Amino acid sequence: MVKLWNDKLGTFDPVSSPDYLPRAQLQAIQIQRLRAVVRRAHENVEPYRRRMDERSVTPEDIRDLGDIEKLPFTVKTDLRDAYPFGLFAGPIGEVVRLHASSGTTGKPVVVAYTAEDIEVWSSVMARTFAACGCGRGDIIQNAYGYGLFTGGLGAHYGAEALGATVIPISGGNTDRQIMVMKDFGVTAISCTPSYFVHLVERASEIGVELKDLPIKAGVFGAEPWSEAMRKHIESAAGIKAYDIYGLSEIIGPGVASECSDQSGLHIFEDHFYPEIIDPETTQTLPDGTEGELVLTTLSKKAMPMIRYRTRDITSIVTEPCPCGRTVRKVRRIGRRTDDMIIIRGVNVFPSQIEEALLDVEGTLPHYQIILTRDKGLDKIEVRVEVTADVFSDEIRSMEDLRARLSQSVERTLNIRVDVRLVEPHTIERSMGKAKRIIDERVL
Ligand code: DLL
Repeated sequence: MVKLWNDKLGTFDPVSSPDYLPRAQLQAIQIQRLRAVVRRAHENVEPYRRRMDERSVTPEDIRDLGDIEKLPFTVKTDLRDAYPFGLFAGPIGEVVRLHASSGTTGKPVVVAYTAEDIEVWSSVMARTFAACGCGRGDIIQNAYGYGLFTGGLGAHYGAEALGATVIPISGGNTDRQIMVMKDFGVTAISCTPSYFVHLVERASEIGVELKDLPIKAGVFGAEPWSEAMRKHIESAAGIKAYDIYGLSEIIGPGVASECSDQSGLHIFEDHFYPEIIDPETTQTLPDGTEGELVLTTLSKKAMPMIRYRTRDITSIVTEPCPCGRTVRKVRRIGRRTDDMIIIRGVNVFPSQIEEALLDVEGTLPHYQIILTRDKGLDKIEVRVEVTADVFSDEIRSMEDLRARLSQSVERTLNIRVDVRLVEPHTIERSMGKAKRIIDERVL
């Protein structure tokens, strides 16, 4: 197991952590690792070799970091086409773990880890928890799902590597989660933000106020969530809510994490090399410009990913972080290139709707976007739960709230959408990633 805890300092070791390396030293590590991973992929993975040969690029052409642009991109369908083991860079005997991400259609995407990959994964997740203010002595309730999903085991190994105490409770069984949180004196929780919202709500129903418990931090990710949602969570539960990011294809959770400054997510750049591209032209964009995040794994052995197009939209933060980490940050990921809905010619992302709804008092952060098609035209209806007091109010005040919500959405999106207020608990709760869009369009 990796050792990141410094007994002398009594804390996670900020001195030897790669998060604080001088940039020149970090870049020297990156180029050395990039060359090795490209060589490994070219030698051992047929689809990579074929694509590089087609472009007449050889591993020797990669001399500095800028040369990465010579390499072809990898996309989700490349993983599907290679299902299940076609992108592995070594024999199955070297693989100690498989995970899979379900996706929405067809076969899942399978990802593999060698023992060394698991060590790297544990270390980046330990760095994640440390960045979220956790350390030895913390009791971490890990409510990410255990199983083929990378969230559960990824966070579990990271919490252990950090020297914290981990409770492998997995997702679901909310009343038991609340009992454990209270009885075990839990100080931090890891789960999806939408599940945590549900947990806080349920706790209050059964007379437990999270604000009165020792819990101080939430390590939330695996789905988009807004700044408004963060405010709601922090004030409802009396904790600091941190955003963490990752994806199965790259490693799972542990690609990037917020720190105490909560102003962007530090990418663990010694293992994952970020680029931002224009999703239309695939041109590389300068730091600070918004575009699609492309990631290259610098140390993955079982299944290297070269220039993987994540479809997640963000930008690289150019200012240095007050926390002192030198690894660069990306801004909160609010949307993906493929979750865009086009309504009457206007591009709409679910996260914009969330911001607009939570701006208005009296609503709960439970909403769903229903898409239908009427005579060839796309229609969008937003269902949002309102608090019990509002729901029992007179029709007039309900109508007033509905109008304010419509206006708020219209101000943000510049289009009119139908808003429907629904009673508390009518929108299905998820134990993992929330399902925000119900697409009923017959295509
Ligand atoms: O969701 C890994 C993970 C587990 C991350 C636990 C964080 C915490 P996948 O199931 O492969 O892996 O889904 C990856 O989820 O491409 C993003 O679109 C989205 N996503 C993950 N974290 C965030 C986040 C895990 N903090 C996909 N904000 C990614 C917005 C996120 N979107």
